[in-house]
Amino acid sequence: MKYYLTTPLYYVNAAPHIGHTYTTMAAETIARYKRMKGFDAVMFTGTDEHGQKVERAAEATGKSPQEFADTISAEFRKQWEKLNIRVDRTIRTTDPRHHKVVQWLFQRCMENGFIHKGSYTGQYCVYDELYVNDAKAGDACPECGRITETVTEENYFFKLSAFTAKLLELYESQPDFIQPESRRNEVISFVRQGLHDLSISRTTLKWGIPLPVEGKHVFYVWFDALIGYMSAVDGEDLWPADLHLIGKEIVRFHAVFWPAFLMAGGAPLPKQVFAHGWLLFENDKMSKSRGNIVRAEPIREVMGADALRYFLLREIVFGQDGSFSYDALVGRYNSDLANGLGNLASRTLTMIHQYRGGVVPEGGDAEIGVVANSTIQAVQDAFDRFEFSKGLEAVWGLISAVDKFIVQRAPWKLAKQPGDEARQQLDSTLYTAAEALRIATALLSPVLPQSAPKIWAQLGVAESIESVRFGALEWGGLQAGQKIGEVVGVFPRIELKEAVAKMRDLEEKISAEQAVLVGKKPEAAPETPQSSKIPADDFFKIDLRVGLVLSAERVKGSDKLMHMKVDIGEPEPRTIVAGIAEAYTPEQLLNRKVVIVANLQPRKLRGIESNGMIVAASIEGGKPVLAGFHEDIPAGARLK
Ligand code: ME8
Repeated sequence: MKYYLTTPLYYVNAAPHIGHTYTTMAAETIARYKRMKGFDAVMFTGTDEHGQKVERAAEATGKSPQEFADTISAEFRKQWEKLNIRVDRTIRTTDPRHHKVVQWLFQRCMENGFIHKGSYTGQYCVYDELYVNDAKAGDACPECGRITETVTEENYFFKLSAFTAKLLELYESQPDFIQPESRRNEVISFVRQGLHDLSISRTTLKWGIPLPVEGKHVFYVWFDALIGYMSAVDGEDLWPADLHLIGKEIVRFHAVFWPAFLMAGGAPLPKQVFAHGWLLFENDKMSKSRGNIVRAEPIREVMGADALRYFLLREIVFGQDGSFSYDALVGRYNSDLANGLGNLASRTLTMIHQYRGGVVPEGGDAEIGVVANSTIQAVQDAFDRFEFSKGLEAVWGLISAVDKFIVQRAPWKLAKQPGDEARQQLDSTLYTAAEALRIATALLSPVLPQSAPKIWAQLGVAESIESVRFGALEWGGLQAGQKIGEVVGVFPRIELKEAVAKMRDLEEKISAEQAVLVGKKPEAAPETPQSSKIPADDFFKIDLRVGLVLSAERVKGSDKLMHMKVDIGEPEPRTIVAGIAEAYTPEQLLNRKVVIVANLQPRKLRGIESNGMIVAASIEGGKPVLAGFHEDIPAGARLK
């Protein structure tokens, strides 16, 4: 039976970090677990490459959106490979085979009467050419702090309002559709308030899939991206998905919009949406804009990918928020992997070499057998509900029971005692330890895909670890007489301070490299202008100058941007790009005296580096009006 599961399609506006790794590792662990349960599990991850976020990130690097998306999506693919994450299906939303499916679903929705034309009103920053979702009239642009404008444009709308009752019925009849329960309740109360129709096209955006009906409209990113789950398996017998695994901030898109789009198009619905919590770093949500990001790469280099996967799934209750810290990571590694599993493996295998010439003896302790069998059940009960932490705790319950058992039996003493009874007791002790190790290793293989096969090989089991199925996993399966392999430590102890310092150093290095890749350094979020007073010194830091416009031309492909050369009393004129092209013609600007902010960091707009800002007044709904002078004043004079 198939089991098709997905991660979100990640935005390519920045390189991957451990937030993305968290979801992707969890999903791939589920795929491995489901295979052990006998399913043909197919794991999907992909990239969301359209929209203004990506367009703007590309602009900052001077690359075309396509080139930029190529670079970053390759980073994601490389990352999964390095972390032993096997991806079975993928899609990039820029792939033509995806476009076809998006247009197909749109057509179906249209034929079924769920698409209409209407006017969309939202907040827009003219200077940054940015839609500010969720902003109200009068709110500032998060990028530049200028007041956004209310814009109205003709859009295609999806008739989401027609699905309120149908969605509530879905949540009612399939209580598992949204998990965990807290997220389900949240979605239900949101939908109960009634749904509004949703604008699914934009005319101001260029970087997107064109609507099949009208070329100048492109699809709004969510209508585009969600369909990636289907287009990745187009023509196969895998849809509907059995599970969409996502972070909690995008639950509404997956549990409300997505099933409505599919119902409207007459396509089957996914079986389940599971939203996990946020991974916090230094008590804050990791995010590109806050700049408090941790990447998987330094952790992989210093501790190995399995250590990260184990930590994330053991430390955090899946579904709830949880904190990442380097110290906790190394701490867990040393206590659970080095001292727990690693130690059980090396002492057991070493003793079999030492006392029994590397051959598994006969025997087995019935009590430990009961613990092992109930652990096999407990892991399934937990993993079936994605309670990874609970399942892993159960495995460590078995490991510590065996540790205790070994200490009680003291095989090192038995080995020195003469007689049959001592010999049999030693045989049985060694078999018990090795069989418990075999079972623990098999149970852990979805979480330790790199290390579990190594322990397995040292145990000398003939069957490959990938072919282990829960139906056949039970106490007593280890063959007496089996020859074990050479003992090699799998989880060497790690020195905390040294490892943390190494990971922090690498993080800094990689973060600098990636800043180059995405064309910027992490910046603090700009402060929104408020009425709070500032010291005069702060004002004097701003270098305001009189500028004379020497040339002006519209920026190709943009309605809003004007490209100017402005004399501000320096040997070379400044290049300035400003969002004033709808308010002024190039002729009106030529030879005009304006006010320029001269000491701003340069920024790229449409590939042109702007070295200053032109001062203009604007009111809600109006066009910008340039500041100027009534009396004559030379270019370069300072305003104070
Ligand atoms: O939202 N903690 O893409 P995205 C936990 N393109 N998970 C995190 C995380 C964190 N701090 N940061 C990121 C998008 N994630 C859309 C999705 S799907 C049709 C379109 C994970 O690149 C988590 O899975 O912003 C979250 O939902 C996802 O990355 C957001 O990725």
